[in-house]
Amino acid sequence: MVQDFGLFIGGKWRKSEGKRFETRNPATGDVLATFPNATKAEVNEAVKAAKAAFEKWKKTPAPRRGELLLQAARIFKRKKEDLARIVTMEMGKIIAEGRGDVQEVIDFYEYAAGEGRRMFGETVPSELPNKMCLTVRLPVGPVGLITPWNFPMAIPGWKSGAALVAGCSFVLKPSSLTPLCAAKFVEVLDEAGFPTGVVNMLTGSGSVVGDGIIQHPDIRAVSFTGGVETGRYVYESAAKKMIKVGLELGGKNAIIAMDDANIDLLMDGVMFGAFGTAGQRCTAASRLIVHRKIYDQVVDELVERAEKLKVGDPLDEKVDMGPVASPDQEKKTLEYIGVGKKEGDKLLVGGERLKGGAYDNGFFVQPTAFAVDRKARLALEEIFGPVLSVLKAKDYEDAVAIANSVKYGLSSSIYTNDLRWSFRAMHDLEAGITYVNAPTIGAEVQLPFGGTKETGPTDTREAGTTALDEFTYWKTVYVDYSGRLQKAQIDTEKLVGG
Ligand code: TXE
Repeated sequence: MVQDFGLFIGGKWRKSEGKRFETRNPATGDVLATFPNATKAEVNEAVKAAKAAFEKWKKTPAPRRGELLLQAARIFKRKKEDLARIVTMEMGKIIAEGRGDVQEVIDFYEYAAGEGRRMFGETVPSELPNKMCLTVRLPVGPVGLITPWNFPMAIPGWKSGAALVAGCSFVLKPSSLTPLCAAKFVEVLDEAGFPTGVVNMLTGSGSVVGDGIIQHPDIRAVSFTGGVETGRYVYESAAKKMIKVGLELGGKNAIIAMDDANIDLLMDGVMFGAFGTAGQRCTAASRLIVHRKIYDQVVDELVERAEKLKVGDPLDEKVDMGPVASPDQEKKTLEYIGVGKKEGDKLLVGGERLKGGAYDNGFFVQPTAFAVDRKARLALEEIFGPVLSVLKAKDYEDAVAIANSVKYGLSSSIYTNDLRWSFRAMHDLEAGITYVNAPTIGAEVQLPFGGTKETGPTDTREAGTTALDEFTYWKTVYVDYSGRLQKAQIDTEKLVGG
């Protein structure tokens, strides 16, 4: 039965005045649920609820906040299989990856829960006697979390886990392609027992709901993952309000294959990196830069392996790649395939929409690879679909120059058994993440995640010890227990030498 959801505001599911929209399974076309397009007034109500809750939540001791995160992690664990199936049905990634999406939430909530007992500040010596100086982290206030469809549980998990343990309440606005995942996510937080109004979720358009959250005067930080152009707008809006903003805006990530690479290992990584989640990961390997000495061998292997990939129902455990997530994603992917064909790139494998039988109900595109020139559009632009661009490099320097020639800088990888290349690549590749002998995907929650260049500003990082920076500010505290007025920089001269 198709369930009609409302908005989650102030601890309750509520009806909305807004027009409803459907969320569909991209493999079958089936309607899964309906959701409202929240109105401006409802945005205001959600922020009001978040603001009222913030006043209490920020005073809840951080270890207690952490306990609630741990409780939520336990519930996510219990419901993992059901939630994974919803991820797969709504977004289209294969079921093993659906499970991975939910596992990432569990991992991050457990990690963030521990942060509730750390959240270290510093004690710093004073230049005056009987005076102590320290720093403490304080939550910025109610925050907005705006999320895409490609990791419909994991990304809300990363953002909310950090916000919650930091002491922020939030309003989540998920992509309109995956509201059901967000609703199921919020149901878990509700069951875990977060106080009323700490967790709020609004569905609807980016222009009314997303923008409405960012522009609201009581929203004190925004964490956004999505496309570059939307991200640029979010950045400008946040700058005008002088609020914190975390942005993660995609990539054109490269795997470099040096001539001494273990080819089997490389090809395993290339297939996972390029075609996992049908290429719709911000960290997807969308370029393969191959040393000229092994180029022909790698291309032959790539074609052979790509032809063997089984594309189909993502709930089927034997399927390697599901559909792309939406008609727009299919259109964009096929358009890029058209660009490759028109601009004279050499089609190596794939290149068509899959047709006939069950394929006609969904958005299935063949795993595709082109041999491209370094100036080709397919070598430079983010496609966000199962399309790999293969480039030939003369040597290490040339490979790095190609890798760095794009406007993005999220993830990167090098396959080599030579320590010199791997350590040089660590420094030379312009990217927030470098993998050695592993594909460009596979981030772990206990490490910082983010990029450079147009992937987003380098001052914030999700996950890892840096996750709290998005949602907290530093307060510096001076405690003078001398019982008299002491003047920094003025009285200090007298103190030199005792
Ligand atoms: O992204 P959008 P879309 C890239 C990828 C993809 C393209 C478009 O190339 O093909 O972006 O995807 C909300 N103010 N990535 O259309 O529009 C929107 O409702 C505030 C890479 O899904 O950027 C959604 O919740 N919010 C990426 C979120 O922003 C606004 C993952 C992302 O939507 C808004 C996804 C506005 N004016 C797409 N307009 C990655 N980094 O992994 C929209 N939104």
